Amino acid sequence: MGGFTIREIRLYRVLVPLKNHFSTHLQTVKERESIFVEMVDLEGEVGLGECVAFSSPWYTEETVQTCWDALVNWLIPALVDKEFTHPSEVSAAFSHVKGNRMAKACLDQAAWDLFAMKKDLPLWKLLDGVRNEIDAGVVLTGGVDDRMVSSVRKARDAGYKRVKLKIDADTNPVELKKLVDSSADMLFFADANGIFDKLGLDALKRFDQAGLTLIEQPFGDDEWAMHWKAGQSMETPIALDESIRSVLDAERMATSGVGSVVVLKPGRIGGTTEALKVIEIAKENDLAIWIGGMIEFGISKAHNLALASLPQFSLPGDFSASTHFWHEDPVEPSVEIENGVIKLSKRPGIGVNLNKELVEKYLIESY
Ligand code: OSB
Ligand code: MG
Repeated sequence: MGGFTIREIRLYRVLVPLKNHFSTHLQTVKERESIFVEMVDLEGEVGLGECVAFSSPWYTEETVQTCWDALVNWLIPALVDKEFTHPSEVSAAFSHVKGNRMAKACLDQAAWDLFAMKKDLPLWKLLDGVRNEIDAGVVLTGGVDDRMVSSVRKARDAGYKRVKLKIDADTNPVELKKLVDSSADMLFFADANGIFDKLGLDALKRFDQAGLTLIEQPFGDDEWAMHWKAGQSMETPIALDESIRSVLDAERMATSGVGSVVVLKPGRIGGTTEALKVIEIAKENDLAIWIGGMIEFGISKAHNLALASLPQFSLPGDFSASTHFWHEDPVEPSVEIENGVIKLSKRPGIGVNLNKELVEKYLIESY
């Protein structure tokens, strides 16, 4: 009952300019390439997914092109004409394909949207979410200077309760502390994207007194030993982002005691089905957890927002308004912040659809 048979899966590869350049010590992103997925069942119901890999492998090994190849050659053929009773079965149909979790994620998510549409339920309700408003959080890039002070003030005026700043080699912990102290009503996260591989543990320790709620990914993806050392010698909670590429990495975090906060990126670890397993691991092992962003469009955001309705999330995620990154997001309706929160959709599924005119405008390839 309530199952679905996949008739067709369509892909739209788009390239959309960002409103402002997104600069970290790893990369400056000026335009965002992405793949939108439409999964159509025998009755013509459509589920949507979005691939969050980047154009080049600066953040994850997978890229838009490797995802495209995996989707077209192996993953889509494994699903078409197949019948499923539940979206959690979709990942099992990929068991013959190793890795490629970002490519798998967009199909898994499309299946969850499709299933919720067929049940005529908002996805967050299908997932047993307990809140229909999600706290907003924004990522600000650039040095800790007067411009940053005014950006933080603007973020507060827009209702954000949490800002995440990027740390690079020039970030001064004393200046950062001043900024944090002058904004007592805001939570501050700092994301290092592994810069302390270069700067070292002693440099990291200087951020321990900055009043941060957490420090995200001080060391590189595979630096479990350095993250352990940091956790032993610092008060500020260590959050792992790049290190959590799969459910097994989350399990490793729980059993090794490395880090105390999980940054969940459903689009990176294989989708909603895998995300639910990570949430369970966090719950059983008393790890804090929140949802991280990848400079996404509205489809991925809507999937992440639905997950954020679950009770396990205690910290605000990377949930900014559509207008933060985009002049035009080809997904509608847009994400809006009101009184510091984003209201979850009452519509079935993830509650968003493609604006076909805008998809056409930014389209570079379709399948
Ligand atoms: O490390 O969290 C990260 C964006 C792209 C790639 C990696 C990261 C980010 C962000 C979040 O910091 C940006 C967002 O709000 O989408
Ligand atoms: Mg991060």
